[in-house]
Amino acid sequence: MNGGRAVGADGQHGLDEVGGYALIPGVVPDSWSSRLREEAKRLRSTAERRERQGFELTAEGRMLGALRNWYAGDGSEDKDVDEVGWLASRLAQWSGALLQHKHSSYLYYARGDYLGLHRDHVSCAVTLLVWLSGPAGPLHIHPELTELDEQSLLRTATQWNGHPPGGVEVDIRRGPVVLRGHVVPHDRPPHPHREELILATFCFALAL
Ligand SMILES: O=C(O)CCC(=O)C(=O)O
Ligand SMILES: [Fe+2]
Repeated sequence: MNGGRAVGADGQHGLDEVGGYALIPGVVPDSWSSRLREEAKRLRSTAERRERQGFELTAEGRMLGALRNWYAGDGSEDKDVDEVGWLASRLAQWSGALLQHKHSSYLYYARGDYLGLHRDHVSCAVTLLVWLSGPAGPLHIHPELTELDEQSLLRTATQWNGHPPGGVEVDIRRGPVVLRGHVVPHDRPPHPHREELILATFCFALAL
């Protein structure tokens, strides 16, 4: 078996249990990503500033990480049901499970914005990250931290200020990234560019 990098990078394999991520170029057709880009730009002025310092455990024992970026939920029009349904079925082939779209959002990273080490919400068994515009910089995916319980993850995140060494650096411009977001910890280091990075996120739960 190749390491997580090779499995993720060549796009030929499903979400293997080791890496927990893959690049899937073309899974969001250009015409759709253009519309997402337009919607993201339209919603930019309504985006909410998110800023949290440090790391903590919630009462339910879930780690909340440090972050700084801008967030906009779905636009007024719901995402096209057919398109999202098609995407869910494509991703189901990769993840080996039936999926149900839960929510999507747009993220905007201005200079210095970042997303500290975290796992996605429990409802996001599979997360899809779609680059829309701007210089991307690396997303760090940490398959090697998958086994850590939340307490240990909290310690690691705190020790490294949210950006631990190791893991795999992924350039989301190379194709949408599909990730077992609730399982595999990941982080984005501070955005070093003046031009904002804009991306779309889609969260899929296991279908009941
Ligand atoms: O900035 C990224 O590429 C990742 C976003 C992410 O991990 C999240 O929204 O949970
Ligand atoms: Fe995430």
